[in-house]
Amino acid sequence: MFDDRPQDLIRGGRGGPARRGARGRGVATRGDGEARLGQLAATATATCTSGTRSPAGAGAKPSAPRSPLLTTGTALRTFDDFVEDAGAAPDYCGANFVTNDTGTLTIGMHIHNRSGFSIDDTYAVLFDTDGSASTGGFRGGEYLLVFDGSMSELGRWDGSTYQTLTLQTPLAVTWVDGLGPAIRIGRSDLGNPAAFDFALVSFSGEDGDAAPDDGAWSYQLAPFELAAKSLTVGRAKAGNPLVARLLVIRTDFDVELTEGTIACTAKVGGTTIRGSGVFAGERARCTWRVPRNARGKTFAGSVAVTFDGVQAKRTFAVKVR
Ligand SMILES: [Ca+2]
Ligand SMILES: [Ca+2]
Repeated sequence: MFDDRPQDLIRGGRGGPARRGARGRGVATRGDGEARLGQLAATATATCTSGTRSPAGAGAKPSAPRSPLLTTGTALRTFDDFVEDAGAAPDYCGANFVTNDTGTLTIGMHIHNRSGFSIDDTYAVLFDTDGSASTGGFRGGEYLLVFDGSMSELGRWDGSTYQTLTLQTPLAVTWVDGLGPAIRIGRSDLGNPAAFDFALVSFSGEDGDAAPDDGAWSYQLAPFELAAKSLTVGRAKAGNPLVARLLVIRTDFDVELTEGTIACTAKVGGTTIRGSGVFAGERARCTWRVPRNARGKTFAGSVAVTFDGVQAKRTFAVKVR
């Protein structure tokens, strides 16, 4: 629970200046960013079965864990809090998560006793970005993010209080069904830390939850990568279309990449063949037309996908029939 009164976390307190603005600075309007964040956050494991003080039940809604697509290399990390330690406030449970891509951090909060934002609830994330619990405000946090369903505000500790910052990257906030709030924040807005400690706080009236119960959790950022997995290449027949499909896994959420720029290159006997690319069925799909006079020659191609400044690429060579 709280070391301090939750009201003291926010300059101005509940009902004060931090809440009165219709929308906080840097809050993106609900749109594509929030929808995409919600889709991705929904892929993260959400279960209350670990980290529970009382056994399953307790209002928890466990869901089956996903099968990881990557064996190593994902930036996704989960953090478990006890349930039934929040009174009437939003109760963090198991499988809260943090991940990062090239420019942003995404944090998903698993709240088992809510199905959406409520006017009575406020959430906060403390970021201890200098690795010292003795610097910063609550739990050593150099940065404090406060949000609810209609506002958000990021403050930086100035030695005595959190001063509101103007964000470089719009903050995305959404509610993910079966999980809870998810936020995406620019790494540069937190001073580009390579690692940080953090704590999640909720409050509703006089009740609240802090996760973890004491201290903070640690997160180490990882390079954002795209892993080129299976490439399937169709039959190369002279005069017919040739299709190649590449499965690419993004390391931030360990899920199939379904967005980005696709490049389809190919050559037959020294001649460049123009191809076209599209995402279909969670694969990057390239299609070329095999020249009519190519029978017996080698069709050498590649499928490359670029997203968030990172590329994944696979090549192939097949004999034209
Ligand atoms: Ca809890
Ligand atoms: Ca600190």
